[in-house]
Amino acid sequence: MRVAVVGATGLVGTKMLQVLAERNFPVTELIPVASEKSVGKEIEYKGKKYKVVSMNTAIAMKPEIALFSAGGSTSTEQAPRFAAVGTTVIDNSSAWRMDPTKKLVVPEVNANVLTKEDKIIANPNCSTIQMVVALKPLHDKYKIKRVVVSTYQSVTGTGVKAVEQLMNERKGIDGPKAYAYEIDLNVIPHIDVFSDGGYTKEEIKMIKETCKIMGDDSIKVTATTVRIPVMGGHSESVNIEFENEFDLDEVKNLLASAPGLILVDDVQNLKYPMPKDAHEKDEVFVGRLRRDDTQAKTLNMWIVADNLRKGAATNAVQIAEYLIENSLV
Ligand code: 2RA
Repeated sequence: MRVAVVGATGLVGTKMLQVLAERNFPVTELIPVASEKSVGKEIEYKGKKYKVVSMNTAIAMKPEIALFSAGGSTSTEQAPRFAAVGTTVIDNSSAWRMDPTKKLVVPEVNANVLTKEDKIIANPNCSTIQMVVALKPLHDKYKIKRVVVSTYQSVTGTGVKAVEQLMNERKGIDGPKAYAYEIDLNVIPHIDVFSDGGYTKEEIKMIKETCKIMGDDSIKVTATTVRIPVMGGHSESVNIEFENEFDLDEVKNLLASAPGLILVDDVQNLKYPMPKDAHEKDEVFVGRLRRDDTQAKTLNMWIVADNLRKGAATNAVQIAEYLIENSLV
């Protein structure tokens, strides 16, 4: 496969290259692409150096697959140009996610919706991906009525500038700011821009994307998304109300055997998921499972995943793997 990575010099793009290499993705030719100012720069893939090329050069090479992580406006403009030369684009921006003509895919949940005709496939938002991996086996068994989620999101979700801001603040030095406030020793209840009704776009993504991926608009989701001074991954406190009664041990068994999930739930021995442990892992970790005693048929759960991996790069590469395994590309 000729594989283009668009946005190859960013945090997610770099992680895409790392994940492609680790998983031995069948790359016959790697085409790293970035904005004009990065053209000519070198990136490394499997110990070899590659020169970053422009969008036009990459399109002329007609790659079979392009993994995009270059922001919404670049995707809106450039993804259709790749698709027009026969490339299948897997796009990590929010540009196509809610477009009814595009599939929004988490392989463990809904890879079966993919067809050969899908030339632009959307990779969901990081905080949505890890939540739906954990919700899917429970929805199949007990049918989810309502989800109340609060997130604790890593600065890596914002990008390189935010990581620098946190590190500079920690060292007491001045520098560029990714956030309106200090992030070190702080918590900012604001991710992405504010929208209607006082919700942020990140919260709206979690609400809408969950229904689209799960293929069920009856699931009610409400969200509060929060940035915290952490690097390893996003964490989520999730309260789930089911249509049907559940057994807590059965829930644990379902989660422990579901694809892409690891159950870490042994509070006697202080075992629960944390971003420190999820960092650089491809799986989603769940724990702190307990009944919500204030309401019938309701469960509390804690979900953690590396947002740059399962929340972005790994999910995109898994989609590409599925396309190849099923001869859809
Ligand atoms: C965040 N949702 O953590 C993001 C990145 N995709 O801000």
